[in-house]
Amino acid sequence: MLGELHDTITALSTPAGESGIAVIRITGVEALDILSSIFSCNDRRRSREEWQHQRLYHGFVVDGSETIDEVMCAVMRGPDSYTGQDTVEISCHGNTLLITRILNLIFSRGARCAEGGEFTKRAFLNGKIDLIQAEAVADLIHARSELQRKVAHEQLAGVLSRKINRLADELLEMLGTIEANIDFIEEGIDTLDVQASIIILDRHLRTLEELLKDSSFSKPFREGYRVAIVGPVNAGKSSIFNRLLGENRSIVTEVPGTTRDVLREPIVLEGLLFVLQDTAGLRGTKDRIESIGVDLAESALSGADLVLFVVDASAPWTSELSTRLESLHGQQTVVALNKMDLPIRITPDQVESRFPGLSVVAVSVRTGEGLEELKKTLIEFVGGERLNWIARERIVLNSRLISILAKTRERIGALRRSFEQGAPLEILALDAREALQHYELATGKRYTADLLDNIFSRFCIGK
Ligand SMILES: Nc1nc2c(ncn2[C@@H]2O[C@H](COP(=O)(O)OP(=O)(O)OP(=O)(O)O)[C@@H](O)[C@H]2O)c(=O)[nH]1
Ligand SMILES: [Mg+2]
Repeated sequence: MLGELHDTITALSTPAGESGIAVIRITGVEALDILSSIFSCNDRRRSREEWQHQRLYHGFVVDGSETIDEVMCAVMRGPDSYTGQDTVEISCHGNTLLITRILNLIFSRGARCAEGGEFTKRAFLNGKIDLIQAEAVADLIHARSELQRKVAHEQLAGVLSRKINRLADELLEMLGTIEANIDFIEEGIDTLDVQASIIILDRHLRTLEELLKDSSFSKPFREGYRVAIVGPVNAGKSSIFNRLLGENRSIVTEVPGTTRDVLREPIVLEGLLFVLQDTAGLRGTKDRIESIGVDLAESALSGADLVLFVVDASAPWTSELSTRLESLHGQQTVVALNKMDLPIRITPDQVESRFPGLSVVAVSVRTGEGLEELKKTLIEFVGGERLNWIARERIVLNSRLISILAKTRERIGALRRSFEQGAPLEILALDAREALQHYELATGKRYTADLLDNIFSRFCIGK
């Protein structure tokens, strides 16, 4: 795999299309030679040796005697660069034809097109960052909320890596002691303190537990909490959807059955990403199109992380409402009692007493009453305690780490049991080695080609 590091690769690192500036990146052993062959300033070419580290050069990209574009060019010499290899970033004008022309010129000088994530993959293979940090690069690029950005930033800075590396180092030391005892057993040297080892392992288990306890939070944190806005027709679902979005995205009319499709829009509240879904009013209907809409609403509802059930407070309570709310048992549900500006026939107290434990917020889209409280309730519901923890620790595991660290926890548990049961040193060594391997899989000290492909395929070209 390291063989692939010998290629010089290039790609456009900014989005394609028209822009003020576009950045083309080149990295690899021939990056500086290629630059020398295509860059000219005042009719002077620089040799490979002349390019200075962390310098910005102004000049022209030239193809033989033809000048192609006026550019700025940043030079980072390896190993002190993003990829660990000589790297060049050419800032040219942002035009597709021009970019293609320059890229073709670079190809003709021996570079090949970089694959998605290949620059970051090189950074990993050259030991500039570990796998956890490489994943954070993708997270940072894809971050859609402020909290996602902060978490990705801390992860890139190595907060999580350091935590896991500390555990791995400690375990490595323990393994060393166990192995030393195996070697010197005949001489009667016994430096292995079983009780102290168990205390250390308990600390590992606590740390892993803490990291894993919010696993269920991981997916919605990354992808956004799916909030299904459901309820009877005409309750004001689309009105609430629009109000939370801050734009008139969904059609609102007094005609019951206005919404048929599921409309999905992301919003960010207090740095948290939500995906709001406006749905068709739940009712039995003979209208074929509306009935498809109701089916879609049902599936949005069952796949939601949180149900926002909208009820018209000015309409009488129905047995259907009771049945519906009962059927939501087990799903996180907030009831928005809407149209509080009208003479009301249902009070929040009535709903709460019928359904103890249910969160009810009185709102009126017309007057704006209760909408801030509704937002707070949404945040509280999905985040609550966990948000405080994230704000403090800035760690949210991804699914790969959840699965590896869960296995690590099992292995550490097994090692602890072996200590407790007074297992022979060979068994202790075996258990410790296995646990250590899992820590190393987490940070990427140990990896497979498949794993890397899987991770870096999530990246865009040019990163
Ligand atoms: N007085 C009052 N009217 C409201 C309020 N919210 C919505 N409405 C009105 O109620 C009617 C229905 O609103 P929608 O938002 O379309 O209701 P919906 O639940 O999406 O309806 P369907 O899509 O048909 O299921 C419209 O005429 C709105 O103007 C409110 O807080 N107060
Ligand atoms: Mg609607």
